Amino acid sequence: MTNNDAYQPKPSHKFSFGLWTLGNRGRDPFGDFVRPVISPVEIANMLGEVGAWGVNLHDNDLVPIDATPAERDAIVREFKKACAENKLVVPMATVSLFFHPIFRDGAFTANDAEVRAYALQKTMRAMDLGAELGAKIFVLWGGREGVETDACRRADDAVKRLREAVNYLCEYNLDQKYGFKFALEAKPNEPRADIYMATTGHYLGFIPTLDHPEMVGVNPEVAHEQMAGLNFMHGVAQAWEAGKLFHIDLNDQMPGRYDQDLRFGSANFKSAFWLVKFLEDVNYEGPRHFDAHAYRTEDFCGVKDFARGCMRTYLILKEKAAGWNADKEIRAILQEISAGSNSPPIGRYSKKGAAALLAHVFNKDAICKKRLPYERLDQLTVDLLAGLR
Ligand code: GLT
Ligand code: MN
Ligand code: MN
Repeated sequence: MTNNDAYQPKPSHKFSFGLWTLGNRGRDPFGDFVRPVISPVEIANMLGEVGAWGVNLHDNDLVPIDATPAERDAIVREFKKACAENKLVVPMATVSLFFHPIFRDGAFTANDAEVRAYALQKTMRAMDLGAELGAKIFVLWGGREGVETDACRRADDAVKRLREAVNYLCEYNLDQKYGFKFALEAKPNEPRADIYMATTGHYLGFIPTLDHPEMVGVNPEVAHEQMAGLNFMHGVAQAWEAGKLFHIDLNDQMPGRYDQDLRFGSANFKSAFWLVKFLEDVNYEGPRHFDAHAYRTEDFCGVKDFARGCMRTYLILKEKAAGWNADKEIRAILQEISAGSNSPPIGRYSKKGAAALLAHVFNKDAICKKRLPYERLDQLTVDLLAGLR
């Protein structure tokens, strides 16, 4: 790949990776690490080399959980320098409320009030760290906010506890004048048997019940919605339409499996296409964050191949989306399927309009005869993705 490559990432593409993604060492429930530790500074250098724009982090991806304030400050200083040298921004920060055993029963929803208080304290400190690094988006992924048995608490109590915690954090955000937007990330299961906020849709229902709904949106992840058997792009579209698409986690996933976090576009190429087309069509201006990791078979070089691959696939699909929008035959079909309607005007409800609608006689036979050539339209899409158009 050369610098003139049409698929070379640029800062304007807003591609970002989490420290935990390139830093993933390939451990799984059945096998140990296969890759050595890559330090945050080395990851920043790697991201600079592959042409990413941003780097995201959990508090403990950068600062060990028991670091002293002096150690923390030294680590942060060194990392900031590495980011500056590699022209990387930190658009998003988050907090690990899942790794330490203290969160085995959840964090904000845990039955032990002391655990809930610790979770808040840890999150406020992670917000301090994120603000210091310049982040404006704060992701909350409640990986441990769930159950193996519903005997342990009432599920509506969990919702109430979660609401209290997010309300508290919004006030802290205001108090500190951090200007964060919170992006809530759903997942149906894993690591818990069932996680409370199972899908992006669940969160879209929860957000309007908060004290500061305008401060809170969602961070949908491809793999998480696909684990639930859902059409990811539909959830993203609903979040977008509600003004709540604050961040996005791009990766891939085979249906019905454990959380795979595969390279973007590597498993469901066509779904990835509809997603990129949607984001580009609506001019989504947020980060394109890849929350994925390299195959366990890869070494250090393979991690770079993985990172480059995520961005390259996005840019290929972006180009395909532009091609789809410009394709004459596709455009003609799109026109055909929405044209020629004899519908009475609807608009907003009025007594007069409703009376006219009630009096209207519909020619159902004529309506049913109208062609809907979606077979052809879909095949044109396949041809285009296969490089035949
Ligand atoms: C973890 C999880 C991701 C979340 C990250 C943010 S951490 O890797 O699998 O989906 O986005 O907490
Ligand atoms: Mn994620
Ligand atoms: Mn995931």
